[in-house]
Amino acid sequence: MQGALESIGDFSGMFGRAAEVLRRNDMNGWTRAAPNLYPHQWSWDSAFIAVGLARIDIIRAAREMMGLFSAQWATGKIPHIVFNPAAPPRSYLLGPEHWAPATPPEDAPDPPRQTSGLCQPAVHAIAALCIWKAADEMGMDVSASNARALVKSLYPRLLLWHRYLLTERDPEGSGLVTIYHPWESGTDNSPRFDAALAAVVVGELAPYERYDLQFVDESSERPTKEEYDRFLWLVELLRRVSYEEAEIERSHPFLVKDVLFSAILVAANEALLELAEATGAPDEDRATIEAWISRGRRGLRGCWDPEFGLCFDHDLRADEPLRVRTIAGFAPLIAGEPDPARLDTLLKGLFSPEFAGNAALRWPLPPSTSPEEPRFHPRAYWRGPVWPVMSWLFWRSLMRAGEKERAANLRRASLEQLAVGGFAEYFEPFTGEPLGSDDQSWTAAVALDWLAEDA
Ligand code: 2M8
Repeated sequence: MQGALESIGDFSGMFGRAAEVLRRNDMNGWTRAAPNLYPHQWSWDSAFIAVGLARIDIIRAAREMMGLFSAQWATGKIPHIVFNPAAPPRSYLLGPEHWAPATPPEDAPDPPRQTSGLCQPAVHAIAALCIWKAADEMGMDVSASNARALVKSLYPRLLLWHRYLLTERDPEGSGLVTIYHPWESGTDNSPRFDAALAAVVVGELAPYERYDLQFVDESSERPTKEEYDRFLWLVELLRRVSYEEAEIERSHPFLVKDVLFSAILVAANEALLELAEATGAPDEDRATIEAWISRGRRGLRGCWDPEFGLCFDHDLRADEPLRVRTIAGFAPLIAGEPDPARLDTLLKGLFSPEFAGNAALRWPLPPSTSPEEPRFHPRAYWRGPVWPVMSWLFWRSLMRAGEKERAANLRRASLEQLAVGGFAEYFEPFTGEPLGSDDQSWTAAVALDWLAEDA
């Protein structure tokens, strides 16, 4: 392993290999999240994919986003999966039939698209801004003006999406997004949800088969049967109430204020503000977005735990903070922490032995859960492994905080990880072993963005 690392040199060839992964996963205008394990279009995966595509083909990058947003619900919700009608049978467990609502909602996309009823973190405006900036760098080129026109047409849809999150998902006006399912967090079976999930009583479930286990080497890398039962039961409850937000608020057993989702929304609102300015949006849009940013930061401040120096999610049903040390705890760093003392605490924590500074790590990259957390598991899904897209989010946040040296080190370590392990879905933090799916699109996409920084 060490020998391989020494021969990496300047990462030559990696850009071409990453572009090739996205080309192979291209389904003619949209990108599957992974070749076998994830044969559909996933919401936040597509946003990261567009960030990478912006480095090779800005029109294709804009189309990735346009395709996803064409499945937007009338409420503004961007569904977490847009189904591929041509996906091989028995490839992904939950097909459109599992999501079909008891009563068809008035706000489903028109014309009807087959989608899930959940959503995922709102990285999309960040991706749209990356496309806009890439177009700007190309100047008066025809594809640059076409890409700008596409992003401009996307802007009102992005605004509607954020408005949905700030209203339907935050009826309290707290600045924090409520999620209805751990899948909405994107960090599926992170231990931060264990306590809230434990309180969910699973009812009668139809028998189901775990198709995902065909595509990963060990079942320990994926959620357990008990976790899956809970995941499916929560989907069933949401389907039964036809995704009616007020009814979900009233009766759903899993309601969590998610600090990571909320922080990503703040960062996305900052990107949306830049886009509003660049596209000449009305003044009142800008005032609204600025207010959303302040509200989001205020909400995160309320979740700060000074003892741990981290931000914790809040279980609305139990009315308790979920005190588990995961990367979500660094949410204020992603949202842009204005207080220098708190920023310092966050930076020290992120690079401390509890996270990326742990001496036993193969590379100094933040593991999804702190190795010092009792529920840490180095191979299990979101319970310890390193996710390159999360490293990318931290890298971007460090750059925005002016932490250039830390950002450069994180980028370098990530590229070394990918040079040795390929474009895997996630990585064992101590050995660097690639885990989950091979050729995961969003991993290749963030590699493209990192590598293009050198150009
Ligand atoms: C994982 O989630 C899906 C469910 O949405 C799954 O495990 O089947 C997560 O890592 C999620 O964040 C990601 O968007 C998705 C596709 O890469 O896979």
